Amino acid sequence: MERGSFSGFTIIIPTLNEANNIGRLIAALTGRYKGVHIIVSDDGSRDGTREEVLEASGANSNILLFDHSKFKEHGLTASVVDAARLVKTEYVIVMDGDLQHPPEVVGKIAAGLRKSDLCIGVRTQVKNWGLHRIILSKGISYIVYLVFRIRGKATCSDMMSGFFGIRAEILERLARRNRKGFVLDGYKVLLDILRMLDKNARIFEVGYPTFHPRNEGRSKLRIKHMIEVLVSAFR
Ligand SMILES: Nc1nc2c(ncn2[C@@H]2O[C@H](COP(=O)(O)OP(=O)(O)OP(=O)(O)O)[C@@H](O)[C@H]2O)c(=O)[nH]1
Ligand SMILES: [Mg+2]
Repeated sequence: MERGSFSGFTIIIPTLNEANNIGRLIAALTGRYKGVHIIVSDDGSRDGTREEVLEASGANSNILLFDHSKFKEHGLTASVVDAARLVKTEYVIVMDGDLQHPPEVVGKIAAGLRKSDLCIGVRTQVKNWGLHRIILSKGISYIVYLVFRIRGKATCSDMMSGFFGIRAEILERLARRNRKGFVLDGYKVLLDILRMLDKNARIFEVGYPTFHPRNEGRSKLRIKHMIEVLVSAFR
């Protein structure tokens, strides 16, 4: 258990078939961060993910299953953007539901967020990825980084990160006024935020050394998503 209360934080977790991971992730987060709120934004899992979340929410009213499958637009980004409207706390943290983002790093992101507007978990070392994925991912990240720099947009050292914290008011404002600025069926919600973020926003980074391979379940990432990321850099 970390010191202090986390009642000012809501963790948004987008899920699609993470039954083998989500229960453990929720237990790790609630065990460590007293008072934290969790919204699992699910796009129609059929593997028992929802049942896992419902069981946890029955025992802890800070945990909410948000049934995003009823919405018109599906996708990781849309799930986060739509869940942002439900947040009642000052800060939001977004993380994956497959245990690739270490729960113990959440506390560091929370601490960084208390003194910034956007606090990004950046991978300082990538382990257990195939060479093909490393080259593709690093190459695309670098191109996107350069395009953002040239366009005078906000950048960070891991543009492809899906693990970050943001002041709820900023995310909620973007979600409400600028929904079309997000690639709703995309994977890279942070990239959309960096593209739209105010120039004066304070950005903080938290490095974490390992990026575990996906624990269980299947990856939904495809080459087509990578190409879409490249295109989205020019939006
Ligand atoms: N709500 C929602 N969540 C999704 C969707 N696609 C993926 N997710 C979730 O978003 C998170 C990231 O997806 P992953 O498939 O792990 O993507 P990734 O981490 O880039 O790829 P891997 O390294 O192969 O795991 C996981 O929690 C998924 O369950 C979707 O369409 N809707
Ligand atoms: Mg993953």
